[in-house]
Amino acid sequence: MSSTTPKTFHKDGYLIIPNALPPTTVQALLSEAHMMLENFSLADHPMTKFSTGEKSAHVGDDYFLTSGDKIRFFFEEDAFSSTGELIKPKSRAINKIGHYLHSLSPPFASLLDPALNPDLLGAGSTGGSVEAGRKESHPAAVARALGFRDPRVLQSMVICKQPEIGGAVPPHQDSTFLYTDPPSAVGFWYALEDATIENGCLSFLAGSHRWAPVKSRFVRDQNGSGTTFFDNEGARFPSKEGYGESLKDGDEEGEYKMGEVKAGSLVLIHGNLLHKSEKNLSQKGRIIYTFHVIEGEGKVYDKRNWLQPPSEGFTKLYRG
Ligand SMILES: O=C(O)CCC(=O)C(=O)O
Repeated sequence: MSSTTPKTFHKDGYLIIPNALPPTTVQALLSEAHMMLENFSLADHPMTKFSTGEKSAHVGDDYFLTSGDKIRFFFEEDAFSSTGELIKPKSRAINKIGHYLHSLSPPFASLLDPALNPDLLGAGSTGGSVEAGRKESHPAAVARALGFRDPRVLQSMVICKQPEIGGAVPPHQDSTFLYTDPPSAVGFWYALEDATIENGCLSFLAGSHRWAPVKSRFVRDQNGSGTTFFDNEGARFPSKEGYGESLKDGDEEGEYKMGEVKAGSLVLIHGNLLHKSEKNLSQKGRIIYTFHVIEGEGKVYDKRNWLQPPSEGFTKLYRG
């Protein structure tokens, strides 16, 4: 991450960093994802599907709600026939794996810990520009460049976007789901395979993070089990200069910029930025790894959020 890139992130609300992961790390993470997809058990699985429709049904069963400190498997909606039979092999039927990979899976955990992933730091390299760039792309270095004081990692996921049935993700802002007052979430999204228009790459409403308020919150339902959306009564923008509805220079139906990226790229996504991805109808899957970071200092993580901290607290990104 060069000294100019935080500026681009603050202007557009997202930033693509090519070659953030060396091919060896991409391969290690991809192998771990495939191993998990092949080996999870269907026998005791509640067959929970994953849907992200903002106003429509959303996952809310116990399997989902207690997944913050576990590794769990959520199906593509279209992996089932009209009579509820699985119509794909299980490894081709999962939409996402979540939400504590960054702690429980050694390859994914090593991404956060420089000591465990010398490759990521370009150790042993001759200091070429790609390696030097990678060092700057380490999650902790990126968080520092973005101004985080005590970044905490939460909600890590492998998202598969399976061939033929990979579900669309409608326009949303990540701070709807991981709300702090004021908002502070940033998504770290790593392509483990090439993401293209055909297989459902991300797209972004550039600049919308500066004028699009976090209007809605995704929370645990206080009147029973499950989850619900409700109107945000707290701060709707980060408490920095340069944010607010008065800056509106676009609309929510505006033109989204496609984010086609190669495997190994890191995409940073501001928590207020409207972004989405389309359905994957192609024959090629699109496996990615993402986790989110919130500011642990001076921001209140809301107790009603769907995801609550594990007993040890959210994972610190700055170590030692
Ligand atoms: O990977 C995708 O298709 C969507 C991911 C996303 O929007 C997110 O993690 O906020």
